[in-house]
Amino acid sequence: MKKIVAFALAVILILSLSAVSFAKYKGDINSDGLVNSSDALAVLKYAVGIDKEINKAVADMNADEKINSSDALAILQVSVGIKEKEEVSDESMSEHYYSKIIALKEKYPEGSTWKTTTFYYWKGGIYTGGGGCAGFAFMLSDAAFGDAPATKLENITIDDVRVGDILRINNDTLSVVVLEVYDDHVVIVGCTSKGEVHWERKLTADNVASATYLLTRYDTLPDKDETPGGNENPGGNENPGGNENPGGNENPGGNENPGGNENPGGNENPGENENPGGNENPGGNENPGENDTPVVPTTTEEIVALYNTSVNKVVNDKAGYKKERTTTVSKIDAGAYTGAASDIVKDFLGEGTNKFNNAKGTSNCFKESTLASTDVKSATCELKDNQYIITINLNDGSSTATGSSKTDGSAITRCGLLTGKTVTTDVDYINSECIYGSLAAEKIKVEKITADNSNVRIVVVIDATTGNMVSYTASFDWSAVINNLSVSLIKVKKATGNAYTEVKLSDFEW
Ligand SMILES: [Ca+2]
Ligand SMILES: [Ca+2]
Repeated sequence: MKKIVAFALAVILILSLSAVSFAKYKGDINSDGLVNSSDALAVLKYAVGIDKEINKAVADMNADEKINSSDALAILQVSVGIKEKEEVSDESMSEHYYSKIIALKEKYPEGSTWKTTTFYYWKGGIYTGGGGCAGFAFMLSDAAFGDAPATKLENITIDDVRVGDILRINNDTLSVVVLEVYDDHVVIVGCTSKGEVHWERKLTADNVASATYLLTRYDTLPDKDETPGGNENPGGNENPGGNENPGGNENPGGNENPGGNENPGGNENPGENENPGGNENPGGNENPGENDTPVVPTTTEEIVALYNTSVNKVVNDKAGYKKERTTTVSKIDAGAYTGAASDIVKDFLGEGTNKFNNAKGTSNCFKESTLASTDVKSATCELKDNQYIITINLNDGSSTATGSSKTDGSAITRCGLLTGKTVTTDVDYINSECIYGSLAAEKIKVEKITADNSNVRIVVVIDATTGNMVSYTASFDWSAVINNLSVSLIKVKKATGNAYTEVKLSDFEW
């Protein structure tokens, strides 16, 4: 036995178990669709404590609730054809999905905060992803189901709900994930619109029935009891509450007249209920099953979340790109010194076009965005040729700098554009502190600098499938007022400058 285990470990160390999708057959530990010696070795690895995690529903071949060499042997027997391959039921997978989700309680404990400004890209299809509570639910769902495709069901009852499903509740405003299912209630996890995480809250059967929709990633659609509670539709009426063909129009779930009633009166409910009533896809969800149509964010919060996520992807993935910044100085007024100072000031404010090349694998020309919806005057997002085009107008902002204090509460400081303590070539947004620092470095004394920015407009194009940024343009007007500037014998009571800056990122490499 020892030899077998050693051999198993040697082989396993070479193998990388990369498959994410879930198994369909008992014994298929690595979810590659085959039941063979690799799976037997994976069981042994778990049995001797090298692997800490295994899908017990798949691994426990003899259903004795232990995972050991007997299971490994049973897998080998299937592998050589002595035993039949056996499918794993979705229901028996529940425990596995539960363990995957509950494992995240350590990372996101009760009362902790999920960053609602992050747009989470979901692997289930139907929806590209979401910000806020939807993003949190999508993240949990992926943790359990990997990249399994989702199906959307409407008009659901508690009987349709399984562990790991996403429920959209509270009048289509809140997404939660199901942890446990009982006859009269379910236990859920989710976060509030402010991102506060709550585990193990209850939802009654009525709450579930009023859900806008359910997103499930099980292989099969929910089983319907044929006549739950024995109701036989005595009144002979039309299949109340029942067949609206939830989930699209192919009669998912096998046409058992969902709702369970048998309609002995012989009326309505034609034998094969393909979408009775002819209602096309009531929820408007396009074609669940082949569902890759990106959903366009509509609320400011969602659009800002998508913006932040795309900027942060550029920074964190260290994408390559070209940056071009053009600044036009429109007005300089330094009293009697205007003429003499003009060229120096223009140079100092970075007039002209500066080109940069941020090589792939580096991150020099952009920083993470922490924009909030309160930073935004208006935000729109449209989908064109599978690209999101986001246009955001930021609130005007102002910054001040004196010898003892430097403040800048401008929205533009949070959008990803670079600023700094001195004016350097890569700085895109020059604020008071920046100017102050640069003047100080030149031994020029000033009492106070005030700088304002306005008409801040950002247009970002994002690949809707990958989330990769395609192009980025930011433009803004800015002005600076310098009070009581002095250098050697020259004293200027007030100097002002106005400028317009445009920053463009293009030619992304991922
Ligand atoms: Ca396998
Ligand atoms: Ca066993």
